[in-house]
Amino acid sequence: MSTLIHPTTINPVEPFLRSDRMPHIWCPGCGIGTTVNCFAQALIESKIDLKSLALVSGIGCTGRVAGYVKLDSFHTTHGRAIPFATGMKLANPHLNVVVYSGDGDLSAIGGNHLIHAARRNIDLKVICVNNLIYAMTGGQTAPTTPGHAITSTSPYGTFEPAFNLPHLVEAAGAVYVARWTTYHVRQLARSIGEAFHKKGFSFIEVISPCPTLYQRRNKLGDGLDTMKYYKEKSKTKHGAPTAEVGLTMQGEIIVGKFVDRDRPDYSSLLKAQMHESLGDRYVDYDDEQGYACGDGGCAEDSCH
Ligand SMILES: Cc1ncc(C[n+]2csc(CCOP(=O)(O)OP(=O)(O)O)c2C)c(N)n1
Ligand code: SF4
Ligand SMILES: [Mg+2]
Repeated sequence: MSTLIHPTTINPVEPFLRSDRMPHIWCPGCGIGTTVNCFAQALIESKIDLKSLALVSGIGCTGRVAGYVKLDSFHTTHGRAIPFATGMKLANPHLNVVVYSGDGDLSAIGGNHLIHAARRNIDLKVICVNNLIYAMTGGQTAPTTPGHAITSTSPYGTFEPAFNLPHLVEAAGAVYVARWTTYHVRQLARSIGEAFHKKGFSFIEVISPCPTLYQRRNKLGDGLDTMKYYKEKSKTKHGAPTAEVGLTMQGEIIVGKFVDRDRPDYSSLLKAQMHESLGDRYVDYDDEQGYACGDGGCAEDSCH
């Protein structure tokens, strides 16, 4: 006797996805879809107002996330997700702005934007899917590629020192820094939920497999083999000094919440400076615009 799935049963994350865009482009065993599932879980659990949420991606396999989520989402140019998101946040401070992009997009071509957004403490939630290469363009060496890894541009092994992203963004000023792998689905969803409620520059790195280009070229097996590696070699160390969480090829992966601290964000500093300099002559931009409806702070009556 066959078991029938009740026709009204829907996947709980389906309301957050543009089903008409399926099937997606991601390869079997790719970790990016897993991160999207965690993101959707975080949306459900944190009960965040979706009308005040915007998601911005750059270009890359990870950048495609912007096209699949049923949110106000923006697929911008390569390396420019953070400046685009910064503009949105400054134009409408009531928005919860998420940047969702790849390690290459955020730390190579977009690396300068990353460190300056952290320094300024712009109130953005950055989810960086780190598959250790530029996947979309054929698996070239990225600033995150660990030593000795074979890539399309390092056929004899990578020798450049790699960025330790949690250390980089902590040093630049991020107030929330965490790292998980795609094996740590509950922890990742919880971290994303925490970042939604954190004021300031939050950065979550997700170590994720690219079986098609990174794992295959390095003879590391498929997506499932990578899950086993993440399970066996990950060690949770909340509060670990970020200088000590650098990655090596197939070595230990330190995961956890490394940084959770408070300092004034960019908009608060801007307002304080303007009040100090201009006194009563300064009118807050959002007061002036009459943001009041609560649905994303929109000034237009016709928005709902
Ligand atoms: C200005 C510009 N330079 C280069 C590219 C080519 N390009 C597209 S995606 C990409 C790298 C993507 O790597 P990553 O951000 O790590 O994303 P992944 O595909 O690994 O998820 C590059 C170099 C581009 N689209 N635009
Ligand atoms: S090329 Fe790699 S990162 Fe891109 S979809 Fe395929 S497995 Fe994922
Ligand atoms: Mg990448």
